[in-house]
Amino acid sequence: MLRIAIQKSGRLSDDSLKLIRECGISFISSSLKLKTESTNFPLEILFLRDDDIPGYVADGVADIGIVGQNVLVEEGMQHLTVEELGFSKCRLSLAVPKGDNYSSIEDLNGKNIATSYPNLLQSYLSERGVQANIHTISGSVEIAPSIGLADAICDIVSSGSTLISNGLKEVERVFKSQAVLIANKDLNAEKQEILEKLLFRIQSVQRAQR
Ligand code: PRT
Ligand code: ZN
Repeated sequence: MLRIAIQKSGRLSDDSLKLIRECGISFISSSLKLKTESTNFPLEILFLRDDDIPGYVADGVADIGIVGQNVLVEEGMQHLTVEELGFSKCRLSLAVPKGDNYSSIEDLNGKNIATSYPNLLQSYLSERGVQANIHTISGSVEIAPSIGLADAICDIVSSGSTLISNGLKEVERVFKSQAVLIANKDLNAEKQEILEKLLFRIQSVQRAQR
């Protein structure tokens, strides 16, 4: 039996469950249960917070998982990636108040930047020789400039409408993300074989959608 960790409820959940079902894997899910087993494939599904998925897979609590590259790379776990899944596409971007005169990344030298992705942001700034003060906050990042907490923010953007409604403009794209399948590095032969069967089905689903 292979154990997969997927997000319990959020932007990855529906497409993760849809992908498993499109692979012909049946299961009964209820919003109250944190664990379910497939009725026709040796797969057990765990429902977790997305932030916890890379750690659980690295530790072997789950064998495989589905998570956004933004979370995976922020946690330094990109080596676990086995397949890009093509959904939950988004980007991590820097944004400043729309009235600011922003001309280049150097304008951020010495500025306060609020983000939930300090590692991704730090490496982007360091590669460009920019020194800023990074303030790590766990949510509602977009309101930081308007309440005087920061000069700029670095957050996930997809349509861009959240930035606009908070009076911000996107000025730099820091990281491009999509959902990926990750796997523990030390799966036994039996689990490896189930993973290969699953990967084969995922790739067939993806080919059919192209
Ligand atoms: O509860 P849990 O910790 O599991 O979930 P979460 O709240 O941390 O994550 P969730 O469900 O919001 O997002 C899960 C993953 O979906 C992220 O890690 C990204 O990989 C991906 N994703 C795709 C997004 C978005 N699109 C997205 N738009 N994650 C967040 N957003 C947010 C963003 O933070 C911002 O507040 O949506 C807002 C911007 O959206 P637009 O369309 O207005 O630009
Ligand atoms: Zn999360």
